[in-house]
This record gives sequence, C-alpha cells and structure tokens, in this order.
Amino acid sequence: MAPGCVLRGLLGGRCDPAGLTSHTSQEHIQRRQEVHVVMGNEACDLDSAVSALALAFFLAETSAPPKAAFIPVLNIPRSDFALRTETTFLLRERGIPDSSLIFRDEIDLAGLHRAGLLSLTLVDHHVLPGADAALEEAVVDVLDHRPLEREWAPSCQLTVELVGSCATLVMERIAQGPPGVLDRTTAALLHGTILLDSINLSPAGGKVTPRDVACVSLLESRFPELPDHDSVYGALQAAKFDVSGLTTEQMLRKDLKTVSSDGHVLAISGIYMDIELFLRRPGVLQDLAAFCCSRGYSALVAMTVSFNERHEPTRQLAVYGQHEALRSTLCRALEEATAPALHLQALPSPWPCVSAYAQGNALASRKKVLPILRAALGGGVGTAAGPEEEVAPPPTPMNSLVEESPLAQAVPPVCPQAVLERVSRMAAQQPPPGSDQ
Ligand SMILES: [Mn+2]
Repeated sequence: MAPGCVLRGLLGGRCDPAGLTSHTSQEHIQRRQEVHVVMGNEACDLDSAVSALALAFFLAETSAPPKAAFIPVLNIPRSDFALRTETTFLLRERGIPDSSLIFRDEIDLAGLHRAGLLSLTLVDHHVLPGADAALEEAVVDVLDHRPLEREWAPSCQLTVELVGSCATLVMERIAQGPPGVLDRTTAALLHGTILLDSINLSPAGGKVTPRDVACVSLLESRFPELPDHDSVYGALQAAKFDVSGLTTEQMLRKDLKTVSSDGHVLAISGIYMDIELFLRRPGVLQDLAAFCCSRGYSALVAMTVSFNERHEPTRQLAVYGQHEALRSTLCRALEEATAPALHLQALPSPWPCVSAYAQGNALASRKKVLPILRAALGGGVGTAAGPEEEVAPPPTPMNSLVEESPLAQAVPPVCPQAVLERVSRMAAQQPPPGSDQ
C-alpha cells in the first residue's frame, strides 16, 4: 500500500486503486516501516484537525522513499467528534467522511513508540500533556502559532511563528514544496480554517497577521473557485454554535464545567439554544436524568447565551435536580445573589424538577455564576469548595493548553498492526467492521 494513497483517499483526491493493493500493512510491520503521525492539540478545534490532515497529506505526497505511513490523528475520542461542529461541518462539506478519519482512541501511539516505529509531528500545540510525556522522544517536527514554552532537541524541526492560524504555517510549508501537490479539497480546508481563526482577516479582531492574509490570497489565486470570505466565515461561525444536529446528551457535554463540594458534584452546561426550546426537546427529562445519574451529578445548571445584531448578550438559565431541597438551595442562591446580582425573572417551565429564568444581568457570564453556585453547595464562599473543573472535552478554544489529556486513562489496546490494517482498509475503501459509515 502506498501511504500517499491513503491520504489521497482521505482527502478525496486522485487515488489510484491499483496502487492501493500492491502492498499490505503486514509488509509495513515486517519491514518495520515507520508510522509518521501528524497530530493537533487535544481540544481538536478546526485549526488542529485541518493542520494535521493537510500536513500529513503534504508529507505523504512529497517525502522520498522509503515512505512512512503518514497518519493524521484527531486528538479526541471519536465519540466527541460530533461536538466539534465547525470541524464536522467543513469536513463533510468537502466530502471527507468521518469513517476515513483516525481519532486518538483508535491508535496506540505509546505502543507504536515502544515498537520503535513512531515519528510524531505536532501541529497547533507543542506541549504534550503529562500522560503523553513518553511520546516527546518521538517528536521530529513542530508547527505552532503560540509562544514557545519549552525547548526541543536540536534534531527536532521547529516552526513557531505568532500568526493567526497554524493552518497558515502548514500552507507556507506546502507553498515551499514542489508545485502541484495542493489539491482543491485541502486548499478549501486551509482557506476556511485561516478565515475562521483570523476572524475573517479583520484587523479589528486582533488575530490576523500579514502572513495569514498572504496565504489566503495565495490559495485564492490558485483556486479561484473558492467561495468568498464572508460566506466561508459566516458558515463556519454559524456551524460552531449550531447544536441542531446534536443529541441532548451531546449538547450537555459540549461546553461543560463542574463544581464540587460536600459530596455533591454540580454540572454547569453551556447550551447554545433558547432555554424554553431546550426544555421542550423530546425526551429531555429522561436525558437530563440519565446524564446526571451516569456521571454522578447531584444537579445540573444549563446556561444559555445568545447575541443580537449589536453583539449584546442575552442570557437564560435553568436549574435541574431530582432532589427538591438541593434544587431550592441552588435557586435561592441564584435569585438572591448580590455579587453580582443576576436579576432573574422566572420563566415557565414544563417540568416540576426544572426551574427556568431569564437572566436580567446579561453581563454575568458563567465565570461569575460559578462562585455563587459553589458557595451555595459548600456553604462558605471560596472555602471548603472543590476546584472548578474543566470537563473533557474543553469548549472549542482558539488555543488549547489543557493540562491533561482527557484520554489519559483511556488509551485502548490498539496494536500497531491493527492501525496499519485499518489504514489499508481505508485505502481500499472497505469500511472496517462495525463502522457506521
Ligand atoms: Mn490554532
């Protein structure tokens, strides 16, 4: 199997079916052929996903033989992919099926490394979480757009530049390579990512640099059929907050924090839809109960925010809990809060175990509301209270510097052979057993 073909298949390009079956994955193992993984950060925002896909594609197309198998890895479990709505939107729009992607819970990087077969290129981050410390030895190349926080061995190639998007650095790398490698699909992915990260190249957004602008211009000159900036940016921005395709469980998980105290764990979920519509979703009560029960939450606070044309926020919140006493305690704390006052007005709730409110003080973000809830749970303000925890997966950040990978305890027993077999199946366009595509 020619590894380049895997990625051509992946990115919907010029795949040569005859080339796919000429080698087998077993030969990779027998020849102890290198597996070169290109991986983004564990928030797996659009920049991380596209940078990994595009750079792996470029490396597969341009490296001299004997070629490694170049594998872009999305650094989240497959089950979390649906939550990354801007990424699922852009990849699907460009015809890349989910089944062709490889997620972090589908490849045993530590096992490949122990077998001496792993090379690792990091994109859109350069500090591995503690659980991945052993993989540092395998890092051969870093492309990142945040300030360098640690040293790497001189043998490691470093491209660390403070541009708006890591995709800009990937595009620059591609532009320096042989001509004709970039295909339409990869170009569209890079174009959309740079536009989203640079706030549509708007200087007022404070993210864009001349190099981001230059890459977008270069892409548009080579692919004049690329859609215009405003429509690309608008569609991606909308997709980021479009939860319409998510289940209630996924909505609750998309932007989740917890506070704990006195044996209670309280979930606070950011919800990107009107609270009254949310509370009328089919099965919402069973879903809330199952979510809290399976994760050990005593109660759940759903907070919504939406913005009008003048970018002014409107906020609502709802308190769900099976235990009447706890729910009343939380509601009273929110209603009577003074630092800051939330100015809550009760909204009709279809369920007795849910209290819903419009939040008159729209400037009080979740960050302000969390301490009120923590104090209500634990009694004292800032004392005897558990830490506020970010629950995996983190909300789509511009830059992820999450301390610990959510996958720290959850690397499945996938051996290198299984990964390579999977890649060769992908290349041969055969869905793996149990695939949902
Ligand atoms: Mn980034």
